[in-house]
Amino acid sequence: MNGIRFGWLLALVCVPACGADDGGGRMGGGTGSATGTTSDVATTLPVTVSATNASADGSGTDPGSSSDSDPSDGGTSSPSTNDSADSADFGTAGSSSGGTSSTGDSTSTGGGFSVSAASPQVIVHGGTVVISGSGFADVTDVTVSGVDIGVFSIDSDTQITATVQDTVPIGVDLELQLVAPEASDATSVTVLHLVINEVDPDSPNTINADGEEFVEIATGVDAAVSLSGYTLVLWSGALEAYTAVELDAGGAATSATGLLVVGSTNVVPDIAFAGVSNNIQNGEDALAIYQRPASDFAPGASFDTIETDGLIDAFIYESGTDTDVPALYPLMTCCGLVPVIDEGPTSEIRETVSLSRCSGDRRSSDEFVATSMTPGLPNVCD
Ligand SMILES: [Ca+2]
Ligand SMILES: [Ca+2]
Ligand SMILES: [Ca+2]
Ligand SMILES: [Ca+2]
Repeated sequence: MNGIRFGWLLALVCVPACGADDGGGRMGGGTGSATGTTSDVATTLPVTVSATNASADGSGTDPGSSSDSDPSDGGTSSPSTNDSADSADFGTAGSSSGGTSSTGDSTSTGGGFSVSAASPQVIVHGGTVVISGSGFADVTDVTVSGVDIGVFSIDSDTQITATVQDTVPIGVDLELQLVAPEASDATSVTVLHLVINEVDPDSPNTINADGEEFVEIATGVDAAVSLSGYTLVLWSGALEAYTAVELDAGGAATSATGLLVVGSTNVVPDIAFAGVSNNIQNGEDALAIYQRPASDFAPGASFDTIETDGLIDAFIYESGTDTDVPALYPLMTCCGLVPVIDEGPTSEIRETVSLSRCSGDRRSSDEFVATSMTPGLPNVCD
């Protein structure tokens, strides 16, 4: 026994923090609490084809359980180093002459200090960003829209790597600023709260067997954004990454409401699974989003332990009374309890619902509920 079940919708599995003896629940450290930035809880997750997903009817378990682009700063000092760096124009009004500028928040001064770019430009809570430029040795702060980005390291005079904590504001084309004792400069980033928002593992069999499965991913930002560099991985309970989908496959981007659907062609997804049927195992299995390439999760590759490097979000689910899989629990973080969400006790019930996120926390599934299927649309949480 791995824990305590409360009804059929939610199984709470005790982890070491509360004295469980299953050896599971090794929390992955995590980055602390999310800040509820996902005001739109209606995103979906992408799904990929699984050669091993044979349970179409939900019968139960699956087999394995810059150039000088900123004319406004033309007056800044050290033109040879500052002006060539800005990758975005934040409207920093005319800079001052001499050592410092006082009229903008992304001005730079002397010493060859400048920011040239952030990679990726689309960053996410829990992810990392590499900032390039020059004169970084004395950088004291890295902020986005004035809020500390999180832990950062000065890799060299020309590179800084930072993690993105959940308190960083989300939005499109925000100002990422580096501050040094006598200088500051900035570039543009888009910040997302990237989460698995909805999944339908056991779908109706009306068109094809389990032929309407989908995963909906949400960004929390109402704008079409490319999720290049981020990958959806479908994990079986046997720790096989049976499908990995790059979230910009085929040039896909999120909808204007910040949702992206990966699914069977029958649900008209943004990114289609390779097959029309049985793409998502019914449980106990997991979904995860990584800031890593899909090639890190080659189909058929097995893992001794679940991968948490580059992990952004995850969700563990089951159908009925699947065998618990503590090996999946490191995907989740927070609080000593790992909720494994049950889609329903019978296939008849499961085929009328999907599992929808009703809060914005990353790597926490306790706010998922079994409710109406809404691929590409806001989740129904009431
Ligand atoms: Ca089904
Ligand atoms: Ca399925
Ligand atoms: Ca379902
Ligand atoms: Ca939805």
